[in-house]
Amino acid sequence: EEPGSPSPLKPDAASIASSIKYHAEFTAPFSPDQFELPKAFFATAQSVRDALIINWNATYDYCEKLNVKQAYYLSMEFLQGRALLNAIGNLELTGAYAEALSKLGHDLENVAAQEADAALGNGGLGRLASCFLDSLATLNYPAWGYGLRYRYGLFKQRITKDGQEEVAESWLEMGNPWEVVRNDVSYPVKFYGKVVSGSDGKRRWIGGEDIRAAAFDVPIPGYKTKNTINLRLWSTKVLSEEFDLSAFNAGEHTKANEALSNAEKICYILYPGDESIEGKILRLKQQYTLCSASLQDIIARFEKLSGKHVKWEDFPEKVAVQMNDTHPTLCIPELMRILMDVKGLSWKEAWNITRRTVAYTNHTVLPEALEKWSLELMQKLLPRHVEIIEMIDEELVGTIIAECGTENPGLLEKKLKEMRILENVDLPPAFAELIKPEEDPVASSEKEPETSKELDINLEDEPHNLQAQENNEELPEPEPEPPKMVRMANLCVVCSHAVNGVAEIHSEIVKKEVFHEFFKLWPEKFQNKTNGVTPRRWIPFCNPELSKIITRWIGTEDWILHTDKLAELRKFADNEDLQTQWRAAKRSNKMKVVRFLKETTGYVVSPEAMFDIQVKRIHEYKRQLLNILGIVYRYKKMKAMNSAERTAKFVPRVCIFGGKAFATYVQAKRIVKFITDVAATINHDPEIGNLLKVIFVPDYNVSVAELLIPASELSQHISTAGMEASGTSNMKFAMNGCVLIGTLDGANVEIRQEVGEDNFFLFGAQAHEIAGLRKERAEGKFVPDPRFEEVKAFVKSGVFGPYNYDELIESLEGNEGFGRGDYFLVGKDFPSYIECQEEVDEAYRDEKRWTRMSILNTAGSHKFSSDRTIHEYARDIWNIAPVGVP
Ligand code: DL6
Repeated sequence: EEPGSPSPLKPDAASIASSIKYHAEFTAPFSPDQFELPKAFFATAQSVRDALIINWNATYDYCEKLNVKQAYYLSMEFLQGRALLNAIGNLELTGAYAEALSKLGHDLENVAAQEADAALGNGGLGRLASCFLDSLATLNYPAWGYGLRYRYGLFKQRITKDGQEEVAESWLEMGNPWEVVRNDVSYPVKFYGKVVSGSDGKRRWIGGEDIRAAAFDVPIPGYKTKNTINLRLWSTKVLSEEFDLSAFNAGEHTKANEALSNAEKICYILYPGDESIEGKILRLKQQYTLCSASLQDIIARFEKLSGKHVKWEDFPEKVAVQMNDTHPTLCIPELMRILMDVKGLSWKEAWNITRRTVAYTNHTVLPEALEKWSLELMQKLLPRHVEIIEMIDEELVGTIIAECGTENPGLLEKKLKEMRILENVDLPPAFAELIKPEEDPVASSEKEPETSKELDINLEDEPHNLQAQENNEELPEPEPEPPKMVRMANLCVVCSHAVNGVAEIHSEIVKKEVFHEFFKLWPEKFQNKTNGVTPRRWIPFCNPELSKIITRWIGTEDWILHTDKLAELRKFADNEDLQTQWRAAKRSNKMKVVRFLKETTGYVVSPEAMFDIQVKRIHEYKRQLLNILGIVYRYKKMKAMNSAERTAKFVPRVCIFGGKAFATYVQAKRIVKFITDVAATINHDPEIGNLLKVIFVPDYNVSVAELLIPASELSQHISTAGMEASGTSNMKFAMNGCVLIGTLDGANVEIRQEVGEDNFFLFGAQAHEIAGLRKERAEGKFVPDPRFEEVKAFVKSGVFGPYNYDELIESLEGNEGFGRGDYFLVGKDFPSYIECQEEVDEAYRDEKRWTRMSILNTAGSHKFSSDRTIHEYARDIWNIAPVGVP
């Protein structure tokens, strides 16, 4: 069945109202004598869930009946946001629910606002996973999402006088009406222990710590389709016999519960701090829990559907596993382990199956974000997996040597260094002989290598050391051995049949830089899959006013599924009626934000001003610092003018920031503090008034994005070129008729192509220039623009309060060194940025031109639907076909 055929049986408002009343009475966990908003939300959600469960079960049964190939999306993050409006929107029941609630004395919008954001993610990668689930369901693809059910979502951000403060976000406190606990679905997950050889010669992993991963299922409805897929989230626990009753009775209460508390803490929070060894262990346990439980579940389904004769070689014909970045990499050795140690397959068979099953998406080129794990730690926690990884590494070494030959040892060494999965680990003995470095005959006759290695003494220093010992001096500390590490990205590339980047420019960088040697070896593996976002949540559900206008002018609401139809708006871009309606919708969305800002920050802003927004994780490469320094420059110029000059020169702006800094990322937190200090100074300056306001919106999340994006007029995507893999908020802004200012980075490149160069404000250095510019800077050849120097001096002068910003400003100075040397090239791009901002002002003054640009952004955004992206994954990587549930 085609996606988009409406479901014939739809409940009316009266039956919905009685379902809500039923749930208010029987299932909502609240006192019987009230029907306040929290209870109204819960009962409403329960009634929607009933509808979803019918479709969900039908989808499950249908896919099992057909026994089709399914895609399994494994991700440590799902940034779902709120579910109520999305679910009733997808079921096309928004009107009926609004009416039902109003009969019961409530307003749908207020009821929906009761829901806590499900923030089981950090940023782009997690939100992408959620958009993908929506598209998979909408397009009738047979698929599952697998993740972890963290008890605390991404922290709640408070802005205090000291900057960002993190507070635990207990999103489950009021209960989660969407999830269904499956008491019959849980799997054992093991840590530690040891590996032994059985009498059959097979390796067995025994002993250790046993926990259980229990399934909590969340229905994901598609839009205008019966298909409703499953997001299965694992929660960790232990079997009841692990509770030490005698210890408890002896008064050792904590000890009695130790096993349970150790198991439960695995799912406490996303990305626990990993500075400590305990933190590292916890993170690795999380990753393994996700991989092990999900694979056991997938394999159990495969076996069940295979019947009596399980043909393991058919596993990749039924299962496609997508690893969302490297966090689920342990899928690889876990699948190998289960196939070999539990199902009795040979290494070769297990390897073939694994390689045909798994695929990897890379989401970052930042070297510090490419995950590495200590080999020692992994060996302790997952000894059998390390054996398997070592074997894969050994086979890889063989392949590299076979490809490269041994004639050029320097080249071979370079390749091995770059490509091996194990870092700082000696070559396997079989190969060490083959590529021994040529020995210097003189030195070799003088050295006694074995002894020197054992004593860890450099022979050249020996006379001095002996002397030092005689003189009772302290011996120099021996150089520490570099740590042995497992490079997860390399493991992914070696074992996956497909590796993809998330925007064209990023995929090129992946091929030419990050994994260049692998690309030369296996060019056929590498692909691009430009990201997308679900148009449902990001246009009609968050911006109904604009959507009505789009539908009116295109003549159908089919564009919600077939976004290419948005391109039809192009022909009306100059139409005065459309322009007037377009501006009215924007204005009304801006008014909502005016109210929201007043409530959340106390600041009153003018809806007449341009709404200029940068919302994303706070990171130096995303360059919120460039934005705020641009604002400081503008403020300084304003202060040097009289009122008439100021008003003539500058367009009034409300500059809005939002985003969270990772709790231990000091520089990012300084940036937050700086923005709030600049805001406090400017917003209280009576000379400036409504000409410039700066607001830091606290606790930016999916729901806040749904409010801000429809109201935006200019949005900033200004990363150092080559550093943002794609970006996805840029797509959401463009869809909502916002004009972008940005660098040629990530998906900006493609957005600019689609919306037209005239409708995108471009500035800054390009990706291919960055290395050269950094080198130039390191050589002391960079000449800073006087306007940049002026701004830095202004900040240092203390205009923005007593906080010491020296370290922040110093990061932009000097030539190189840790935290210095302007690694992100803020100073280099500053002049072109502020000049570009002047062009923005000029364009905004011309209302018709600006509205045209805005319309053309929406019209040109059609490529960035996650429906397009998912079709591409389904066709090029997963090889799955839609199955519409009849
Ligand atoms: O692909 C989704 C998203 C991209 O749009 C962003 O550009 C990128 O920064 C983000 N990456 C992460 C980092 N994850 N890791 N590792 O969230 O992915």
